[in-house]
Amino acid sequence: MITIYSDEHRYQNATAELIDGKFLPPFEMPKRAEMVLEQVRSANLGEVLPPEEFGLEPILQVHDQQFVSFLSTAWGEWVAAHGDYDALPLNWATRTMRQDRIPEAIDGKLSYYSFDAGTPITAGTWRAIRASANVALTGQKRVANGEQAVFALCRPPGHHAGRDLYGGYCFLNNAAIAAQAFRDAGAERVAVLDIDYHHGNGTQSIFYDRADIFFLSLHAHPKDEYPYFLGYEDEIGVGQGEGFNRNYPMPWGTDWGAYQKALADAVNHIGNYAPDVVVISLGVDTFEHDPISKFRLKQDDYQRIGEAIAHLSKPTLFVMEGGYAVAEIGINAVNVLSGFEAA
Ligand code: OKP
Ligand code: ZN
Repeated sequence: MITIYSDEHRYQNATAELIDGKFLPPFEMPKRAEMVLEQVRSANLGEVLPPEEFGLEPILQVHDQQFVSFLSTAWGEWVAAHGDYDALPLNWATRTMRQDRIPEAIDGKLSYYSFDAGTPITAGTWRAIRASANVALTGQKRVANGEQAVFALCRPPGHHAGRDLYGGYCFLNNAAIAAQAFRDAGAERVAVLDIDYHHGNGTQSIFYDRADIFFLSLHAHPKDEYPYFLGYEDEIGVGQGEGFNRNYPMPWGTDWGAYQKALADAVNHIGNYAPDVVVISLGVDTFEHDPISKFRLKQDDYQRIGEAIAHLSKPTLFVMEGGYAVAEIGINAVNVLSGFEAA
């Protein structure tokens, strides 16, 4: 299997991350992607190729123009206002406040366009997120041109990012951008299966009213876990999209026994949908030793996940999302891919 990778992810390298009331060294760090690349190489998964440049057009098929423009200028505006340190929002327009005015001050814009305070914008964020989207789009193009499966080694991740919303370490929704690009290249139906530990609220929200892109997500129950405000089972889509959104929220402590049942059900629904192509939001933060998550999947379980996905026999684009057990992130991610190839 070909892997698409760019070094430019390294430009997203925050000083600290606000998590659980503390400023800690970021869990979402450059080493993550480097460890995955190292395992791709040592497992001889296949060629590693750099991304092509696709410009903003495919990004703007999914994201709001003003939001993208905000991402491109936020760092400069922040430095002018505050100086050279990472940009974070401090408050949000929740119940009783107005959401129909976009502030002019950079602090207000960070608040308007974000949903958490754990996603720093840094000097290199814009460069890193464009590279990450190009990695996904290059993988998409390869699959559209006949490759059976490609691994887009994206970093930063994307599945929490909405049309005009960033958070959860995500700015541009790489999987959504790729899924839309498949549609624009002529695919009639695309299935996006999100196996990251956290609900893919961004991807769900982008495609919620559409039947042409079926979103399914296996994740920790939002009553217990981040992002808390989306990912329940009764979110089934709206309008034309009704029936084309499926959530599998699961309790903390979920192990392979329960996980495999949810996965089998999701795969079965994808099979019935008969998509032209499948996009996998590949998070491996379901791992038993993940430092910020509470599922209990083991290294070998990731091979079984890959096999289950392979049984669909569809052209498949794997898009890297989360996974914070840095020592094992490469093994777990590549196990999914080698399981897929062995099936
Ligand atoms: C991004 B992805 C835990 C707080 C979590 C953000 C997590 C973002 C995960 N107490 N903070 O889905 O892997
Ligand atoms: Zn996650």
